[in-house]
Amino acid sequence: MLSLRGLLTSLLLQVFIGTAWADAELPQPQGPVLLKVSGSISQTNHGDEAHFDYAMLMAMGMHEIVTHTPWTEGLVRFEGPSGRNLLEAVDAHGSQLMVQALDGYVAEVPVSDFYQHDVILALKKNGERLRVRDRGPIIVVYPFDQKPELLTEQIRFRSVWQVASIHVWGMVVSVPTKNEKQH
Ligand SMILES: Nc1nc2c(c(=O)[nH]1)N[C@H]1C(S)=C(S)[C@@H](COP(=O)(O)O)O[C@H]1N2
Ligand SMILES: [Mo]
Repeated sequence: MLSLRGLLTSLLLQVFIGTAWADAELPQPQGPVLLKVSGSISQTNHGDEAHFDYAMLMAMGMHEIVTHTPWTEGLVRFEGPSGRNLLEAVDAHGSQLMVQALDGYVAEVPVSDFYQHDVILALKKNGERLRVRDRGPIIVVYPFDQKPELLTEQIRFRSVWQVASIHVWGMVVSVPTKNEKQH
């Protein structure tokens, strides 16, 4: 059984972590908006949504994945912000992401994927900015070559290209640690 003290500790910890991220203000996009993030987020710049242009996404820090994918030819170098950094920038509190594409495609991506697999939101392919005709402007890329176990149908479904928006939802359940249970 979870003790009251353990429960309070984990609640306080969540409040503390929540405020620690809250001091990074989101600027206003200056260029065309590529990505809209909505739902359970605390950092916003357009009503209750967070809108990002290309420069804002680039400014998060570029991460690289060099991999083959089931839908590209040869070894490809993808670059873009990490999924984690995006979730931190909007101060996301949720367990699920509904990722929507320009073509109407929608996929459910668990937040845990972004923490377990270094998923990136690719803006560039082999050094070139992804155009809509190349499945840009944003592609959810998993490190397939580094983790061949990701080559499943389920992960292919989550590899959304032409990403336009991400909706954060779902309960974050904090699991008590073994130490807390012993009290
Ligand atoms: N925007 C968008 N992303 C998408 C899809 C799509 O239709 N539109 N199809 C998904 C599916 S079902 C798969 S298997 C992979 C690869 O699709 P492909 O083999 O048709 O290229 O992309 C995923 N991402
Ligand atoms: Mo598919």
